[in-house]
Amino acid sequence: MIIKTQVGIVGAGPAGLLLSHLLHRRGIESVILESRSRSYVEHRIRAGVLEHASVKLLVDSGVGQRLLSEGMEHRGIQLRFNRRRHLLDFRALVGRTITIYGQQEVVKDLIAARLQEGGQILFEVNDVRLEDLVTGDPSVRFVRDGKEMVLRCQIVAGCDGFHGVCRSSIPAGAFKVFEREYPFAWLGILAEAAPASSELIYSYDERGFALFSMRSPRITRLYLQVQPDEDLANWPDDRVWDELQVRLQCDDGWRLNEGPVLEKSLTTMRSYVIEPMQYGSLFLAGDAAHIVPPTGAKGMNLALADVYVLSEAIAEYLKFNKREGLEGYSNRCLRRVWRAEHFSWWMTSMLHRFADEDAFQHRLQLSQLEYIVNSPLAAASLAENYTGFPLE
Ligand code: FAS
Ligand code: PHB
Repeated sequence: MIIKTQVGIVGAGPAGLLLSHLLHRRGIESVILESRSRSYVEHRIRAGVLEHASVKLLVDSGVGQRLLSEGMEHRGIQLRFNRRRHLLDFRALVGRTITIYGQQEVVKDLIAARLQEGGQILFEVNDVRLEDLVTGDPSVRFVRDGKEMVLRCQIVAGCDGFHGVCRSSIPAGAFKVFEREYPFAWLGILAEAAPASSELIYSYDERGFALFSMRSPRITRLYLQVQPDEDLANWPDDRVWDELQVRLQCDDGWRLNEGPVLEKSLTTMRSYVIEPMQYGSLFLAGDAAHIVPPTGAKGMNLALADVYVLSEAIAEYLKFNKREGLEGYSNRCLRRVWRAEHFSWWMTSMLHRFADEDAFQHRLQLSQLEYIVNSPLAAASLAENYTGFPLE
């Protein structure tokens, strides 16, 4: 069976869904192919922090109503080291804030908007294959309900994440990879416990990094640095809570509220960029093109920024036959990508304990942290990067 559309999008994560929504607002048709079920993608627990520009993009494009009513605007974050906590007041430093709103909520809002507008999202597809990417007449083959199908389109958007098939459809030699793996992972939990702090807390502790975050006035989100090959079986709930209490404790006696653990998972830590982010009629966006360690809370925000650029470039081409936007897509995205890659690497290097770390590196990390909490200029630089830059 053949389906025809203007833009074939592989992946119904934040990148694919927002791209389809932004294209629709420009009168351009698309079809999204997603390997998982709707329920799976709407309940997958991932990112939590939206940059100032991401909030603006979602609100301005008409999908930000719930975000505005349920999202939690934060004026800053806390850095904790030597058992002392220091507030970095982003609003005072750079006049911008962040908003806590779970990635799964963004996904739910975008799916609802697409389906309400008559958008086509084909869930539970298998065996996706891209063809004719350099002939100007691309197509995406896939299987759904046991039937072989073909999506004929003019542009293919690879929004299928780091483990998708789109990036691997680009022939070797047509791109360069830049990557770094980190010698640790994050163990994350979602707990039914009222957040015990009004700001996120990034903690540099001799036992390892810990992060206190949240999802709502009743749900706390927490992370622990663990070994890269950690086995979740080694971390029963009691051990997780005990370790979190130790790594987040302060001289003022503050303690976490504990509660039932609703979800527990491991996230590997890697930096990764493919250049260019395009090949013929294929344009990669989000995790399909780049990965950052989550310490800088950039992953989802980068995905949204990519598709903002891509939607403009596709519209210029399909409506006015202007190719400059598409030809310059990758270079325009990579400026923002590399700024986020550096910031995420810098936050990760500053806040985590490295197994081969010597006393010299430990002193450097403490000096960097002291500099940030004592210098408004250093704090402003962190605030500018963390709250993100205006979309170009
Ligand atoms: P996504 O991976 O979100 O979406 C890709 C979609 O494509 C998925 O729905 C997938 O099912 C689908 N797909 C894959 N292969 C396919 C195929 N062959 N055919 C069809 N569909 C296919 N970022 C943060 O900022 N903070 C965090 O705390 C954080 N935690 C994370 C935890 C985990 C476990 C992971 C994996 C990532 C985390 N991230 C975090 C990063 C994450 O938020 C990404 O940056 C964000 O999901 C990127 O969105 P997309 O590019 O849309 O990719
Ligand atoms: C989260 O709330 O999931 C979160 C917050 C900040 C990060 C990473 C994850 O840096």
